Amino acid sequence: MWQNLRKDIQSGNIKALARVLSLLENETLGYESFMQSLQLNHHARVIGITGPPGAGKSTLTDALIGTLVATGRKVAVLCVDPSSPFHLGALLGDRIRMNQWYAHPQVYIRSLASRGNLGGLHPKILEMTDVLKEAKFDDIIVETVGVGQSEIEIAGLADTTVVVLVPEAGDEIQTMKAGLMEIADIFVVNKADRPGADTFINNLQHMLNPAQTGNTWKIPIVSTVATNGMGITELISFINLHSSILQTPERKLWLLTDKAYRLLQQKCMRGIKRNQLKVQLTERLQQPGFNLYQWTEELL
Ligand SMILES: Nc1nc2c(ncn2[C@@H]2O[C@H](COP(=O)(O)OP(=O)(O)OP(=O)(O)O)[C@@H](O)[C@H]2O)c(=O)[nH]1
Ligand SMILES: [Mg+2]
Repeated sequence: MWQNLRKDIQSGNIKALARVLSLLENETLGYESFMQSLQLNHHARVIGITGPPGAGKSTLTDALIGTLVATGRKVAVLCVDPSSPFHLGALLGDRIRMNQWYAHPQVYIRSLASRGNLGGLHPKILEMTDVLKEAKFDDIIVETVGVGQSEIEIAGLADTTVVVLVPEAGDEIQTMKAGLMEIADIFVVNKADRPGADTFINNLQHMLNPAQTGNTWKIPIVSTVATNGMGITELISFINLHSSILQTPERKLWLLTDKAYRLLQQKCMRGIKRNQLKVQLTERLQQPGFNLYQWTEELL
């Protein structure tokens, strides 16, 4: 089964692609050898789009797809929804917002739940982006809500990370600057049609300046109105510029190291479940002489 699926996705079969992604999502037996059999030689870039809920990430993605597809590129989108009360709404919202692309031959869109991996990306997101590369997509856009862990994880996954903010964020930028500033390769101030956009951009610029002296890449701030396409061409030029300038061997090595680290981390944690630990612990505590450090060492 896996072998046929590999050939099918390499030849651009979308049904096979969807099937493989589902098998991965469920960690179906055999997925690891499947991953090992991939060629992964197609050059694709991964663009991470993150930012607070409702900032316009999906609308922006929709606009990006339009421009990228027009230049002949194949675009895949993975929307990672946080497991939150917004969940269903967000899924339906994405359906409506990216609606026009669902049947387009150059576009593939898929929503993923983050699987209780609180605020994080889907545990198999790395494998999924590699499968999309195998399916010869040129741009892989990963949309995540920038809360909790996901924004940190996206930086290790994406070649270029775009952080989307809105003028209303106001004082919020002060509190989130640590996490988001570190991962942003490009800032987008979306909803620039809203009042206060210019002031917000100025404040953001002032905040960024001191941290950037001596850096080769000066983080650009692009102002956009995703709903009417304003600023999208400029955003794409910056994404192109970033991918051409910063795809240095060092950065590639850094990204690859980060991925290897995470795969190993997942492998080490495999089979370790909290509730199972609790059961084992309950049993062990009934015997005398418990020491947490000895016990965890024994488990390894
Ligand atoms: N005025 C204005 N509204 C916008 C703009 N971009 C998006 N919106 C609106 O903002 C709302 C949220 O847009 P989404 O694209 O769903 O935002 P999101 O960041 O993907 O939201 P989540 O995925 O739920 O976090 C929608 O009603 C959009 O129509 C913009 O540039 N200006
Ligand atoms: Mg969205």
